[in-house]
Amino acid sequence: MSEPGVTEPDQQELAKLRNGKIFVAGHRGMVGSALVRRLDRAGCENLLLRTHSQLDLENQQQVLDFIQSEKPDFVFIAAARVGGIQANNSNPAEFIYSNLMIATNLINAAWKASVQRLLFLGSSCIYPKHAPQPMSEDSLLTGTLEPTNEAYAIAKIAGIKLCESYNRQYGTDFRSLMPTNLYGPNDNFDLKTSHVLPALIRKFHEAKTNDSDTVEVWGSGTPKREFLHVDDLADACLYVSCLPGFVYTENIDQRLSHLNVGTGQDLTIAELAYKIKDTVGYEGNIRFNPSYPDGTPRKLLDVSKLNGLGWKAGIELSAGLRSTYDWYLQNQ
Ligand code: GFB
Repeated sequence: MSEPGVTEPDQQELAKLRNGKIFVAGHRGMVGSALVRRLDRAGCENLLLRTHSQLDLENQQQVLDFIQSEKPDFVFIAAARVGGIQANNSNPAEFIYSNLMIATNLINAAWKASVQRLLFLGSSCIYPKHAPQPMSEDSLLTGTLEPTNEAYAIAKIAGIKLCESYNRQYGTDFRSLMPTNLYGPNDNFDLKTSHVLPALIRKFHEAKTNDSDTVEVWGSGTPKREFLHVDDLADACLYVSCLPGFVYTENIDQRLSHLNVGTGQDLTIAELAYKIKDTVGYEGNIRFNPSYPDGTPRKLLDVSKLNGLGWKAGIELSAGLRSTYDWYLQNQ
């Protein structure tokens, strides 16, 4: 695989981005902070950033006033209420409400303020629970969703459809990118609300430090997941926002609704657990606890479309785990 950033974005489009005013919604989160690092590296100097206390993205009027007064040229929607399987399963109301509000407020305000281009980020859980693997973009809305994250998935599907609808009716250029499971610096390491990868880094690290003889891994260990480093995602965001003609091809059937982004490789949760155990250097045992839900049996993205457009992930899982563990050690 190539290094991230080796696939250069379209230079003419990149120049537009460099000269424009860019609003990154959610810049303090794992995805938003990676995006800010990537945009900085690309020479984008005019970044518009607001903390939650400065701007409540769930508040329609605040978002409208902000976008209309600042008039950004580009908007990246990296803000979302996210969490692992337990957080999603226990708080469906918050997950659907917050994510619908964030997407609706920003997309509508972006249209009203004539934002040139917008990038909306979703998730691989938009696809049906039993979608054929790897899951292509065409699998959207072909079957029943995984119940543990249905609420979140519906909000993300609504985001794609909002972008598509504004594009169709008003000729906007709102793009959607669907990443697989993400990890990296600034991830959430809270054991109750986090995703599996940061949870296991913390569990193995604490077990090593406390000399515990067993680490508990939720579920059966058999579900398969694909993991993309957030720096790769940020690189893909830049690449996709610089793709000429994402929305505007003459042939309406060839217009892209959304694009998958992932590595194209997955592994079982058990395999992931053993890899993290090795990375951390823990020598005790692993116990799987099947009283926790497994969630979707498998969600591997078909990334051939984005690969065909010239972008590939560059960070191998082993290297990504190592650097994320180092980050955890420095920032826990
Ligand atoms: O990462 P995760 O929470 O989310 O869980 P999903 C993935 C798998 O890891 C599940 C297992 O089978 C979990 O049971 N697992 C094992 C653990 N040990 C742990 C642990 O200590 N913590 C956690 N969290 N899981 C989420 C969705 O699904 O993925 C969201 O709920 C979103 O909507 C996100 O799509 C990317 O991959 O199952």
